[in-house]
Amino acid sequence: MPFTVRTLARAVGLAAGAALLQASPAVLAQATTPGSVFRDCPTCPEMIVIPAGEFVMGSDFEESGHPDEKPQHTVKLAKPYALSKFEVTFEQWDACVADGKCVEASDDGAGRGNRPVYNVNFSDAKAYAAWLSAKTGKSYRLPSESEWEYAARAGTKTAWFWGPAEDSAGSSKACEFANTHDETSKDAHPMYVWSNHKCVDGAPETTTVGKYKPNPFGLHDILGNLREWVADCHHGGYKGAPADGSVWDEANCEKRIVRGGGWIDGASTTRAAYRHPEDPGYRNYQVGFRLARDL
Ligand SMILES: [Ca+2]
Ligand SMILES: [Ca+2]
Repeated sequence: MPFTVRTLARAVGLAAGAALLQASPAVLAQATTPGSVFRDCPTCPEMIVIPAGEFVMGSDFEESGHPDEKPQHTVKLAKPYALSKFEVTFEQWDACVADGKCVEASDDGAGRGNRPVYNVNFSDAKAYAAWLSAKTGKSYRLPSESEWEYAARAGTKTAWFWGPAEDSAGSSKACEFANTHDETSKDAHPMYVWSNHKCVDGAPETTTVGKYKPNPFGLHDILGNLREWVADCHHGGYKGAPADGSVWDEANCEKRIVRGGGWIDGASTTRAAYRHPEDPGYRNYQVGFRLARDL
């Protein structure tokens, strides 16, 4: 076929189209195989399929004295579900703001894009999930507290999925897997006098999502970076807690829960079992969220 101006134009157009496809994230079809990743729209969060299973929720007294992590109890999650592979980002949040369904969230001058969204309270996070559900026709929501802990543990029973707080040489693997209060943070914020992870992660505050290695379920920053809202109401312990992965709520809940610790948290508060009660209206530079989706 002779090479004409029209075929050249078509070739250029195709090349431009291909470049555009590479530049913007694609829709990825949902799969149900555990570990598979999908995305319902180009600006939607990447979701990863979490397997059904059971685990022991909470901590023993050897790990922690916090009474609200007791008693340890078995929770069975009968069906797989999906969880955001990363914390929801400013870029993803701003798509909801542009649609008029989410409040503007300040980055406090630190930058947006692929950084995790903060300055969002419990209701703000739920509004984002409602907007995403309406936009996609799928069921997005905050994870239940037990769904969150099951996913954070990812089959591990230790306080941190990466291993002990310190090895025999006195150092920690935390900085490979999580942005926490480490030596970098301690140097940058000498007023943070609580104990830090004994390693150097190079990040004194929040970082872009996905910078650290994932946990065994493929989730990034599930411990550290930002603390994450979950759907449950805070209770002082697990007596009477549901054992099926459902949300444990109250009609007039006074305290919600943020999980996983953040960049400001040291070893004792970045544990999978650690629960931090929080005012539902709290908007702050330490708290963000990730979403669950029913499959
Ligand atoms: Ca850090
Ligand atoms: Ca986090």
